Amino acid sequence: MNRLIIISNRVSAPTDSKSGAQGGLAVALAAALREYRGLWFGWSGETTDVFSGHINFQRAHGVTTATVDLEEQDVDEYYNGFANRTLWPLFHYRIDLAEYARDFAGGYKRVNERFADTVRPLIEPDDVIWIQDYHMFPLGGELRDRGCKNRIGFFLHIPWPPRRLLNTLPEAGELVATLFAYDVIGFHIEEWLESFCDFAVKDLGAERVAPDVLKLGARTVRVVANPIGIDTQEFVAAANSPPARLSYRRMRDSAVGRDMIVGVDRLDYSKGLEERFLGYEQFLKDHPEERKEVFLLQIAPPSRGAVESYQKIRATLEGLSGRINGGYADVDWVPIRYVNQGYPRDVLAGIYRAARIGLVTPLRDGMNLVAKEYVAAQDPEDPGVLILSRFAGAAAQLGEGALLVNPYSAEEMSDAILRALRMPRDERQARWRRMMDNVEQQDVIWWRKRFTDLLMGDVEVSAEA
Ligand code: ADQ
Repeated sequence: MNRLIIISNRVSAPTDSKSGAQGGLAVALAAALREYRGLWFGWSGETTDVFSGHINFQRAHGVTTATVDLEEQDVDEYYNGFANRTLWPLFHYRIDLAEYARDFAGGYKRVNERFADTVRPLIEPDDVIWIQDYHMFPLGGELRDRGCKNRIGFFLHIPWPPRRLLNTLPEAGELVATLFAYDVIGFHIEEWLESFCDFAVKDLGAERVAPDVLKLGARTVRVVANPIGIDTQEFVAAANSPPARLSYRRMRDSAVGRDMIVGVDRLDYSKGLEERFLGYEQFLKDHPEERKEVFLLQIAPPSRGAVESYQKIRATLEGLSGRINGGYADVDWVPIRYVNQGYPRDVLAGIYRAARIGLVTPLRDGMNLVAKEYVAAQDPEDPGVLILSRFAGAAAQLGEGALLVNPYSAEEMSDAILRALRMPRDERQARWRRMMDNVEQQDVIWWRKRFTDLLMGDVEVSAEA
């Protein structure tokens, strides 16, 4: 069997996934690495005075990790800069927040070269390499420049923006051209894949030789829509575990008969938290009779605190939740419980299960695993209702069971909340079953196997330049 080398910006040494607080991506990749020998390479999250390329190897829970420290300037320009102040907002359609600076682009290129120099000696001829996400678009090309002939795949965890938006990035053409170094490029859904092809064909002059094959010069790349899932079996088990039952009871007790609406998101402007609070406020305004019957629990651990737009969203949400609570609260009821901390997955599973409504309303999201976790955690006999943004990748899979909303419309959100609260049990069950079938069938094991099968497959899709 070929060894698998996974490369991503951050490497989180696996923990016991049942109780750990790891994000969906970390859990998915650790699961992939347990199946194959190989290693997971990336940034340690630490800084050093002078970049040395020293690799720190560790082994935990069946996974070998190899990490390097970066210089402060690297972190500023590559991670906080190009990745999170340029690409993240741009790829989430927020060109109003995207910052275009040559320092950022230069730092991004430098760090990708550093990663390539460091990881290249670890790569053996039969290894298959799988690079993750927008921090590392050019890494495949850098490895090719260093003589790497291995099969290399790339998976994008965030949306791909329409070409007219992407063209606002000065380096767009160069960046997309480097992607032709890969053999396979994966996106969550067809919409992101089609936007990529549109740019490649119209702006770079690539040829679409088959629906899933693009050719640019001598390079041919295969594209695939491969929606990521969750570790469904483990999550269902976690939802039935003693800590989950305890957190379920704790939530039900503290709800004192009221219906709970839950939101769980990293504190990020793409998640539409501000719009969600406004939609909920609209509901309180539209339906005075429902006011004390519900409350919204929003869990939002801070992320990327070094980036100004993240500090701003935090301040905005604190102001907004304060204003809504100030306007509507009574001595025995607070409309929004807003908490900024992370919880272990089993505790989270119990919270999801206790919630009558899962409110998942990103303005734009590559997939959104919280939506799937909410579904997986429900009691099949008495499931809650998922209200889902039509702009989340997950809507392509869960759209038949969820109540889809436009997250920019407070009125639509208000209507959906009322409909969910009044939905009879048989309709809730039927909708939940449709979603759960998808969450069970297209889980994270299905996702990783489908991608690695394609990447390791015998079909030759790449011609060397
Ligand atoms: P994220 O933007 O981080 O991921 P998401 O897919 O929702 O978004 O995953 C978040 C994960 O973090 C979930 O597993 C969730 O349980 C966990 N989490 C969030 N808040 C938490 C809390 N308070 N305590 C504990 N855990 C918490 C990116 C893309 C997504 C894509 C994933 C995977 O932005 O669109 O779905 O990668 O590809």
